[in-house]
Amino acid sequence: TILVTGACGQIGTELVKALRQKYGKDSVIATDIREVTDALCADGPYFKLDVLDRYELEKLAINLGVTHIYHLAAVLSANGEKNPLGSWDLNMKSLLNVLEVARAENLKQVFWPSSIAVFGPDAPKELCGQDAPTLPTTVYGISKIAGEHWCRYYNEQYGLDIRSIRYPGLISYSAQAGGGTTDYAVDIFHQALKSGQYQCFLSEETRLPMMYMPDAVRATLELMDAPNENITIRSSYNLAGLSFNPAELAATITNQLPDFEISYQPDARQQIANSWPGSIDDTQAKKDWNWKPEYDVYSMTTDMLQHLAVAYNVELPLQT
Ligand code: VAH
Repeated sequence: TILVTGACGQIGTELVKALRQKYGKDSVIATDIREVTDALCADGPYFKLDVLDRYELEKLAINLGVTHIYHLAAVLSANGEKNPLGSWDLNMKSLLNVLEVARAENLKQVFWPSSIAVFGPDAPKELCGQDAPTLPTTVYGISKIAGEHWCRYYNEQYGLDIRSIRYPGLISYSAQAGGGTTDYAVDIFHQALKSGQYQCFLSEETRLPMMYMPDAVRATLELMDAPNENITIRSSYNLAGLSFNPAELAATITNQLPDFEISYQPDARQQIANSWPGSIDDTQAKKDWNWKPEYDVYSMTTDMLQHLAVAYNVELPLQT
């Protein structure tokens, strides 16, 4: 049985669906801090769970015969800066609770998302490598690099099969943006369809590593399915999808929505974005578990607009 924390979040919403498709609805228990939610619980077991409550987590794991935990609950970069110590507590104490329960209950596998936010201004801007310097400038990045060391520690000390991916900025149509710096690339699609314009909080040339959610979900399942002996990285794998700046994304949207207009009003999130690399080298993921992305900025934009146009009742011009 698989338990997912943060199941209502940007990754959780999609990952629960994919895990339920793969393992059966009743084998995947969705949990999140909020009360009973809409889709997730309608489609399978859902429990309200505060991941900071180690006792509740352990009780749930024992009572439901949990063998795998996907620990997705966390505060993202921009929101994290508004409450540094609270974000540190949530991101770190929850991970340690999960690692301790996994060790005590001898769970088969744990997945935990890290982020390209572990890199700082001194890391290479292009093709930032697996072993590039990790001097993060945000609380979120600090909590992610610290978490990576704890994951490696629980693997080395207790043999826990924990696996992790340094996700780029993730883009999906199902969950609204959740306080991340890369979430302009989610908002822009909603605004383009709702009002035909978007005021971007990053400057037009801010190039960041991104990934479309279907690629991110597939990468997660492929990593977790890889033979244990192939896994050479027990901190967290660099993973690359596609890189673009707001101007390139806006141009791709304008191809399909000719009247779309973007303006730029950089805010505090610009400093966070400036500290991150523009593209990632994921050679090790390709080598260890044969990773390859499938979406580029055009196919991602087409898919996003097609899914969201329905929600906003917008007629898209036919793609030539
Ligand atoms: C954020 N979406 O913006 C997350 C992600 C690389 C960015 O970690 O905080």
